[in-house]
Amino acid sequence: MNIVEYKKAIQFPLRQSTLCFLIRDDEILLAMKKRGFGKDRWNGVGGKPDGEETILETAIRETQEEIEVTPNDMEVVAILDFYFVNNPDWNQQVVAYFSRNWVGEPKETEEMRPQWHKKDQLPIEAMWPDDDFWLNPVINGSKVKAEFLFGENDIVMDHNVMEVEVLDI
Ligand code: 8OG
Repeated sequence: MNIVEYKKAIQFPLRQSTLCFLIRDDEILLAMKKRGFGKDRWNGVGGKPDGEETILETAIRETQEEIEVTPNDMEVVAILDFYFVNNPDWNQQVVAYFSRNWVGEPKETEEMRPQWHKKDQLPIEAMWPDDDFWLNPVINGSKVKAEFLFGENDIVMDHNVMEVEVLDI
Protein backbone atom coordinates (compact mmCIF):
# COMPACT_ATOMS: atom_id res chain seq x y z
CA MET A 1 0.00 0.00 0.00
CA ASN A 2 1.28 3.47 -0.88
CA ILE A 3 -0.12 6.97 -0.32
CA VAL A 4 -1.61 7.29 -3.83
CA GLU A 5 -3.58 4.04 -3.45
CA TYR A 6 -4.66 4.86 0.10
CA LYS A 7 -5.95 8.34 -0.84
CA LYS A 8 -8.30 6.84 -3.44
CA ALA A 9 -10.13 4.94 -0.72
CA ILE A 10 -10.66 7.56 2.00
CA GLN A 11 -12.82 10.56 2.79
CA PHE A 12 -11.77 14.18 2.38
CA PRO A 13 -11.39 16.86 3.62
CA LEU A 14 -9.08 15.74 6.40
CA ARG A 15 -9.79 16.89 9.95
CA GLN A 16 -7.33 19.65 10.92
CA SER A 17 -5.07 19.97 13.94
CA THR A 18 -2.23 22.29 14.98
CA LEU A 19 1.34 22.07 16.23
CA CYS A 20 3.44 24.94 17.60
CA PHE A 21 7.16 25.05 18.41
CA LEU A 22 8.75 27.96 20.30
CA ILE A 23 12.17 28.92 18.92
CA ARG A 24 14.90 30.92 20.71
CA ASP A 25 18.49 31.24 19.41
CA ASP A 26 19.78 27.70 18.74
CA GLU A 27 17.00 26.03 20.77
CA ILE A 28 13.55 24.61 20.13
CA LEU A 29 10.93 23.97 22.80
CA LEU A 30 9.63 20.41 22.83
CA ALA A 31 7.13 19.11 25.34
CA MET A 32 6.69 15.57 26.62
CA LYS A 33 3.09 14.49 26.01
CA LYS A 34 1.84 13.04 29.29
CA ARG A 35 -1.45 11.55 28.10
CA GLY A 36 -3.61 10.65 25.07
CA PHE A 37 -2.55 10.56 21.41
CA GLY A 38 1.28 10.64 21.16
CA LYS A 39 1.81 9.93 24.89
CA ASP A 40 5.50 9.62 25.90
CA ARG A 41 6.71 11.45 22.80
CA TRP A 42 8.48 14.82 22.62
CA ASN A 43 6.56 17.17 20.36
CA GLY A 44 5.41 20.70 19.79
CA VAL A 45 2.11 21.70 21.41
CA GLY A 46 -1.29 21.79 19.75
CA GLY A 47 -4.56 20.09 19.03
CA LYS A 48 -7.90 20.35 17.27
CA PRO A 49 -10.20 23.39 16.78
CA ASP A 50 -13.05 24.04 19.22
CA GLY A 51 -16.26 24.97 17.37
CA GLU A 52 -15.76 27.72 14.80
CA GLU A 53 -12.20 28.64 15.79
CA THR A 54 -9.74 29.37 12.98
CA ILE A 55 -6.64 27.21 12.77
CA LEU A 56 -4.48 30.11 14.03
CA GLU A 57 -6.81 30.76 16.98
CA THR A 58 -6.64 27.04 17.74
CA ALA A 59 -2.83 27.01 17.69
CA ILE A 60 -2.66 29.99 20.09
CA ARG A 61 -5.27 28.58 22.49
CA GLU A 62 -3.67 25.14 22.57
CA THR A 63 -0.27 26.70 23.34
CA GLN A 64 -1.85 28.69 26.18
CA GLU A 65 -3.57 25.59 27.56
CA GLU A 66 -0.65 23.17 27.24
CA ILE A 67 2.37 25.28 28.34
CA GLU A 68 0.78 28.56 29.58
CA VAL A 69 2.48 30.71 26.94
CA THR A 70 0.75 33.15 24.55
CA PRO A 71 2.51 33.31 21.16
CA ASN A 72 2.66 36.80 19.58
CA ASP A 73 3.96 35.79 16.19
CA MET A 74 3.13 32.56 14.42
CA GLU A 75 4.80 31.50 11.19
CA VAL A 76 3.32 28.57 9.27
CA VAL A 77 6.30 26.29 8.58
CA ALA A 78 4.73 22.99 7.52
CA ILE A 79 1.48 21.39 6.41
CA LEU A 80 1.53 17.69 7.21
CA ASP A 81 -1.05 15.14 6.04
CA PHE A 82 -1.11 11.99 8.15
CA TYR A 83 -2.79 8.77 7.01
CA PHE A 84 -3.16 5.61 9.08
CA VAL A 85 -3.77 2.35 7.21
CA ASN A 86 -5.25 0.63 10.26
CA ASN A 87 -6.94 3.66 11.89
CA PRO A 88 -8.53 5.96 9.30
CA ASP A 89 -10.20 7.79 12.21
CA TRP A 90 -6.77 9.20 13.05
CA ASN A 91 -6.21 10.67 9.57
CA GLN A 92 -5.60 14.40 9.86
CA GLN A 93 -3.85 17.44 8.49
CA VAL A 94 -1.56 19.21 10.96
CA VAL A 95 -0.59 22.85 10.43
CA ALA A 96 2.77 23.45 12.11
CA TYR A 97 3.94 26.87 13.34
CA PHE A 98 7.16 28.36 14.69
CA SER A 99 6.84 31.18 17.24
CA ARG A 100 9.81 33.41 18.11
CA ASN A 101 7.95 35.92 20.26
CA TRP A 102 5.58 35.11 23.13
CA VAL A 103 4.36 36.17 26.55
CA GLY A 104 4.96 33.96 29.60
CA GLU A 105 7.39 31.23 30.58
CA PRO A 106 6.69 27.65 29.45
CA LYS A 107 5.17 25.73 32.37
CA GLU A 108 4.36 22.08 32.93
CA THR A 109 0.64 21.29 32.81
CA GLU A 110 -1.42 18.10 33.16
CA GLU A 111 -0.88 17.39 29.45
CA MET A 112 2.69 18.53 28.68
CA ARG A 113 6.16 18.84 30.25
CA PRO A 114 8.11 21.45 28.25
CA GLN A 115 11.89 21.45 27.85
CA TRP A 116 14.34 23.39 25.65
CA HIS A 117 16.44 21.29 23.26
CA LYS A 118 19.35 22.24 21.02
CA LYS A 119 18.04 22.41 17.45
CA ASP A 120 20.82 20.06 16.31
CA GLN A 121 20.24 17.53 19.11
CA LEU A 122 16.61 16.49 18.75
CA PRO A 123 15.55 13.43 20.81
CA ILE A 124 14.38 11.85 17.57
CA GLU A 125 13.97 8.29 18.98
CA ALA A 126 11.33 9.63 21.35
CA MET A 127 9.46 11.71 18.74
CA TRP A 128 6.90 10.82 16.07
CA PRO A 129 8.80 8.82 13.40
CA ASP A 130 7.75 11.23 10.64
CA ASP A 131 9.49 14.14 12.41
CA ASP A 132 12.81 12.72 11.22
CA PHE A 133 11.75 13.50 7.63
CA TRP A 134 10.42 17.06 7.90
CA LEU A 135 11.51 18.84 11.10
CA ASN A 136 15.20 19.32 10.28
CA PRO A 137 14.52 20.98 6.90
CA VAL A 138 12.03 23.27 8.66
CA ILE A 139 14.53 24.10 11.41
CA ASN A 140 17.01 24.94 8.65
CA GLY A 141 14.59 27.48 7.16
CA SER A 142 12.55 25.54 4.59
CA LYS A 143 8.78 25.47 4.37
CA VAL A 144 7.47 21.96 3.91
CA LYS A 145 4.36 20.26 2.57
CA ALA A 146 4.42 16.57 3.39
CA GLU A 147 2.31 13.45 3.62
CA PHE A 148 2.89 10.24 5.54
CA LEU A 149 1.25 6.83 5.54
CA PHE A 150 1.59 4.95 8.83
CA GLY A 151 1.29 1.19 9.31
CA GLU A 152 1.46 -1.08 12.35
CA ASN A 153 3.24 0.49 15.37
CA ASP A 154 3.32 3.88 13.62
CA ILE A 155 5.91 2.73 11.09
CA VAL A 156 6.18 5.13 8.15
CA MET A 157 5.17 3.00 5.13
CA ASP A 158 5.31 5.80 2.55
CA HIS A 159 6.09 9.50 2.56
CA ASN A 160 6.39 12.57 0.33
CA VAL A 161 8.18 15.66 1.60
CA MET A 162 8.23 18.76 -0.61
CA GLU A 163 10.04 21.99 0.16
CA VAL A 164 7.83 24.85 -1.07
CA GLU A 165 8.01 28.66 -1.40
CA VAL A 166 4.52 29.35 -0.04
CA LEU A 167 2.19 27.39 2.23
CA ASP A 168 -1.55 27.91 1.70
CA ILE A 169 -3.67 26.69 4.59
O1 8OG B 1 -5.24 16.99 20.88
P1 8OG B 1 -4.44 15.81 20.35
O2 8OG B 1 -3.92 14.94 21.45
O3 8OG B 1 -5.15 15.04 19.27
O4 8OG B 1 -3.17 16.47 19.64
C1 8OG B 1 -2.25 15.73 18.90
C2 8OG B 1 -1.06 16.63 18.65
O5 8OG B 1 -0.04 15.87 18.00
C3 8OG B 1 -1.31 17.80 17.76
O6 8OG B 1 -0.49 18.89 18.18
C4 8OG B 1 -0.87 17.34 16.38
C5 8OG B 1 0.29 16.47 16.76
N1 8OG B 1 0.64 15.39 15.84
C6 8OG B 1 -0.18 14.42 15.33
N2 8OG B 1 0.55 13.58 14.55
C7 8OG B 1 1.84 14.02 14.60
C8 8OG B 1 3.03 13.57 14.02
O7 8OG B 1 3.08 12.57 13.31
N3 8OG B 1 4.17 14.29 14.28
C9 8OG B 1 4.13 15.37 15.10
N4 8OG B 1 5.28 16.00 15.33
N5 8OG B 1 3.00 15.80 15.67
C10 8OG B 1 1.89 15.14 15.41
O8 8OG B 1 -1.40 14.39 15.54
